[in-house]
Amino acid sequence: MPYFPEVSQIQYEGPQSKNPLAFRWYNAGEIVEGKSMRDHLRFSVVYWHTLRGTGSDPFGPGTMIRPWDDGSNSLDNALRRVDVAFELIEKLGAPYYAFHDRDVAPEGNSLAESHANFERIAKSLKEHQQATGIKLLWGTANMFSHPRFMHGAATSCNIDAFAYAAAQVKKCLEVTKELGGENYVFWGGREGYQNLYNTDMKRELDHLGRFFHLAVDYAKKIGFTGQFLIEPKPKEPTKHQYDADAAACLNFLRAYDLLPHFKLNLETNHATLAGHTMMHELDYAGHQGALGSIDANTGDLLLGWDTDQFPTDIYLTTQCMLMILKHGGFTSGGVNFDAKVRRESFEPIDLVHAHVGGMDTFARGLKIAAAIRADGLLTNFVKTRYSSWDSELGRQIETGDATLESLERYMLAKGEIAPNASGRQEMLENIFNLYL
Ligand code: XLS
Ligand code: NI
Ligand code: NI
Repeated sequence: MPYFPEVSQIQYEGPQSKNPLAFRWYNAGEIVEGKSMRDHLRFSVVYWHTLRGTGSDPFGPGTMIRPWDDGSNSLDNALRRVDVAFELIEKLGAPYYAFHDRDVAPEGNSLAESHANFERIAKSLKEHQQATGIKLLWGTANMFSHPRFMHGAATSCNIDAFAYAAAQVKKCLEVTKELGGENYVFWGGREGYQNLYNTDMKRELDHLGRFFHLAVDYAKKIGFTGQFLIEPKPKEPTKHQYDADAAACLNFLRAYDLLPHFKLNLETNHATLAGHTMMHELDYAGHQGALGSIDANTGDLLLGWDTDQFPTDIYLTTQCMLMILKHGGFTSGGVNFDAKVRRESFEPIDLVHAHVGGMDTFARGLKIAAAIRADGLLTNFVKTRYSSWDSELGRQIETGDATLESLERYMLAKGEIAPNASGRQEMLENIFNLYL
């Protein structure tokens, strides 16, 4: 018995289609800039929101109707969810999925039991992967929900929380390797602080650096070759999270000699919370060679928290794809829908509408971005804007041959600077709109 009986394989029907259960833009095999849309976008469905989201919020309990879920913490229930997950992902035609250890398998009464539950479910996940060809984009350990992690995991004041988290990451790395996971993500849910009166920030950061080294060492030991990713987020649940944004993460990685082992998993709503655009985060990570993957969602600019909505804004996805293409596209990463349906969208079919819309919005963004790049108006403008640097003086400064003395000599001779090109922001914003 299918769990989504009213849904068959979602098909591409083209921009004229009014069928809400069809793609208008996502045409997996269509070639854009020499690569199929499937390979550009590498869509991924998340287990946590999509299979485990209840719709609860701080003011009330869950609202979701999930006929397959008996609400229990049993292995049978968890095994059934695997069937549901793969039916949905397959019908969407998404090539990837991602999970936390505790989304897929129930927490046991002991660490040993939790390990065993996870291994049992991993066996089923592997069978489903083999049967469908769906692959694991990334695994991660949930080290923020259980009360034992109230002060954090790697940055906890309680050394046993560090040890517990280490054990969890060890197991999760083994399972991610077993399932062929292409990346392994760390999102530091509670790796931060609420108040500096009670916090030894230096010691916490040292512990976090040590923790990541332990993971890198163990991955090497077991032959896990997936890419490690850190997912920046500035706050929520803590007041301040150490992995605040792309720049803070890269500084941390550099300081702790971890840069060669990590890239970033950037999330749109987290960028917003950090006071940045997603474009900013993507460009920053990209030019540092650290653009790994994205958690594709969007926030509500009128609300100050991580609402994790599905992306439907073509401006946003075009901006994302412009930056992703600029930096060479994904290698191990993908477009991972870390997004949840609204509390009022409580029926299973809402999950399908949400993903179809997200996939289509990104596909459309990809096509628009490719058209913008093909015309080259924006890149040519930027190139011309900086053309004063394409000079002998520019070469001297950029290669370190210039000194304060040589620049003083140059400027004394020249006297004053002449204004060169206008920023033309309005014109460029209008140009961008030409392609929508
Ligand atoms: C929460 C994060 C989380 C990570 C995975 O805000 O986005 O869902 O992606 O732990
Ligand atoms: Ni995320
Ligand atoms: Ni998030």
